[in-house]
Amino acid sequence: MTPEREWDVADEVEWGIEEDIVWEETDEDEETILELRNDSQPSFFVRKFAVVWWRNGFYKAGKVDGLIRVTPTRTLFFDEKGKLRLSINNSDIKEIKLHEHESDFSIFYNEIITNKEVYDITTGVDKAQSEQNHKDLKSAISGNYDAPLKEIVDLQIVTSNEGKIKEFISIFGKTNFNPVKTNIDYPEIQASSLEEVVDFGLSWLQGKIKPPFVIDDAGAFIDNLQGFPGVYSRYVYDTIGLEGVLKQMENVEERQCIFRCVLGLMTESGEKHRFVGECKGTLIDEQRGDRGFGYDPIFIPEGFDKTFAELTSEEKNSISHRGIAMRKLIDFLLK
Ligand code: ITT
Repeated sequence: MTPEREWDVADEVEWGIEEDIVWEETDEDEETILELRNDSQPSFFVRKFAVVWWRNGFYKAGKVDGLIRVTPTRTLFFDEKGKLRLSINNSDIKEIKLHEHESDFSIFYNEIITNKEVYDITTGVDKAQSEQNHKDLKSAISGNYDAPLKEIVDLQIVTSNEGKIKEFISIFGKTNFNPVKTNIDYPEIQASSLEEVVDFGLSWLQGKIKPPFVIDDAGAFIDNLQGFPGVYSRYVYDTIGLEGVLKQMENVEERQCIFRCVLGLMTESGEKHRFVGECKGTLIDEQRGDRGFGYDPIFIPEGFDKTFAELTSEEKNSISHRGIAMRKLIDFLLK
């Protein structure tokens, strides 16, 4: 009978206790095809990679922060100190499945089956991320990964807005770029477009922060108000708030609104690039939901019946102005 998994005690089991497990020699200089790192989420279990191995009906478990690296010949697991803990020959891997372990909350883990062992490795903080990581892991191990990832690179996101950072972390978690919040107050000039604000911001920050870095300027453009508040979205939000916006829109039937986001990237070589995303929708006449930030509680994206504030950050990212712009940025960075 399969024993119950005692995730709670996994931390107490020491690495390397099981003598039969041989840490194989590996060439760490091999080209990296894929790197999956632990995610800085608040939850105790899911923020860590769990590596569990099963044998003859019992298991040993170690649960540490770490990094999975897939090379053309090996799948490697490094602990948080960079020590190699697990090395699996890709050619020994018979199957990789994704399972859901249900407890108080779900944990998704990749079951990597070889002739000798079965390894269970969690890699995601939620269903969507775990599924994506599983897909990436599988294709990397089978050699079908066409976008090789290199070492993890910190990408500074210059913003004061915590809501934006959460969205960056949620989407960049699957890449080798690690978004780091950098709070430097750069002047947002009074311009007529987000693009101008971003161009000015990038130039102003050049030489003050080490590239690569990204700035994000966004706003809500309401059709009936000729695109207001647009570039003034922050000011309007900070002064009259959503209550005030809803008041402006009282008895207005035309409620279409477009969210726009312009991301500005300064590359290490000093090049500037812009990535734009838009999301159409309507403003409702009340506030709904407590996720997200800013205008999210009053905006329903096209094709949905929930406000941005009622969606998870993954759901919002999948359709939002920022999600679209971030994916363009990621495509660019990976090239
Ligand atoms: P930084 O400039 O420091 O990044 P900010 O809050 O000033 O932060 P923006 O100027 O880009 O950001 O955005 C103006 C406002 O537009 C912002 O404060 C929100 O109220 C609103 N906004 C931007 N993106 C939004 C989004 O995805 N959902 C809801 N409101 C958003």
